[in-house]
Amino acid sequence: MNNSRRDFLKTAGGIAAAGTVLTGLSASAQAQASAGELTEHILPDLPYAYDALEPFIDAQTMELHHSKHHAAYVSGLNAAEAALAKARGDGNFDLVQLYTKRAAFNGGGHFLHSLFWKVMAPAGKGGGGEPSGVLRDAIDRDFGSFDNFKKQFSAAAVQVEGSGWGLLLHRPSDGRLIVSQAENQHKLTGWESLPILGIDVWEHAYYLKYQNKRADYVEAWWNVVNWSQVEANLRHHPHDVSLT
Ligand code: MN3
Repeated sequence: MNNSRRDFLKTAGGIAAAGTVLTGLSASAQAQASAGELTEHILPDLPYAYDALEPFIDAQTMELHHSKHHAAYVSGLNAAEAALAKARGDGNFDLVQLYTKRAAFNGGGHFLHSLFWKVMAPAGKGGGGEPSGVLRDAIDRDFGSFDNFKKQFSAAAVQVEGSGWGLLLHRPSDGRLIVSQAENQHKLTGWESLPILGIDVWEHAYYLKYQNKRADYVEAWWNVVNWSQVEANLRHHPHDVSLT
């Protein structure tokens, strides 16, 4: 690699690395363009105000969680994907493991938080109660009862080792619902299955209000679960063939 290309690549950070600002530049710019196009991931707005889930989830936690933590996963995912494009552009894959890992971690964070905000709603105004329709039928079929499901899901969420998530997955090959965990944002992921409900049990999700009492947070969280959204997630699962 010549020096000018090396210098260019060193300074061409961020999304622009493989983007349109390089149009009309030298051979190194063409190398960047040939690395492929990037998606610019965006922090989604919350579907409600920061204080909408009070008293079960406090407004300060929601604001920090959304505007700081989730935002950091979005920027981390964009940066990791840009770094991988840069690696393709200059043909240097020495750090491919690092950036692939960062893309998985931050991408998992972006995906799961985007799900998390949507599967909650203000208590009594879309949040809380019990599921109905095809979701309730599937829960009763696969867990024996809604109460059994809640107990297993709560236990799985409380018992996540370190930081992570309690999840309800849909497995399209047999149509089953499965309670699962994720450590961090992405470890323990089962291939094929996709989450239709999730609770964030990282300490940043509850520590201001609940301190170390994760079980109290999980118990309170049921009051804000948006079951109609969870049912919609099940119905709209792209591979679902058994419950549509
Ligand atoms: Mn979180």
